[in-house]
Amino acid sequence: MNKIYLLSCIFISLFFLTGCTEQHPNQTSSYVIFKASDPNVKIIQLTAKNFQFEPSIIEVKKGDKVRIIAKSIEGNHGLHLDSNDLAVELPLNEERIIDFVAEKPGVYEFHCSTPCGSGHRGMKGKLIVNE
Ligand SMILES: [Cu+2]
Repeated sequence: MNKIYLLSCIFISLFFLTGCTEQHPNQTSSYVIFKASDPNVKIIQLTAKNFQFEPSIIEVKKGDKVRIIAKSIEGNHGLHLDSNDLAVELPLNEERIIDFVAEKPGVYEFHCSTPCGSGHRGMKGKLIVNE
């Protein structure tokens, strides 16, 4: 009886330990806050590859509800939006969604958040939020 108890304790701890180390804390799979049917959401398809984003410049208006649907078509990457400090992993061929409201006008960077090789540090783009 005691042995079973001890074993389940070990399994439960292992479960939580791996759960914690699997992902970077602010890098989750998707941030979905808008309804798919919301006609006011501005949808942007973003493609990642070695070592660039397409498009590399995204322009929106202040107050816009923005949904970035991102996908890597070459290599494993990530996407970090400086404007809202949001990040998602972009494993090859998997779609990820980042919803956010463009609250403040300005020019912000977005960049790859997963070390992906020689061009990683230059893998970035601009998010322009117009007044
Ligand atoms: Cu990278």
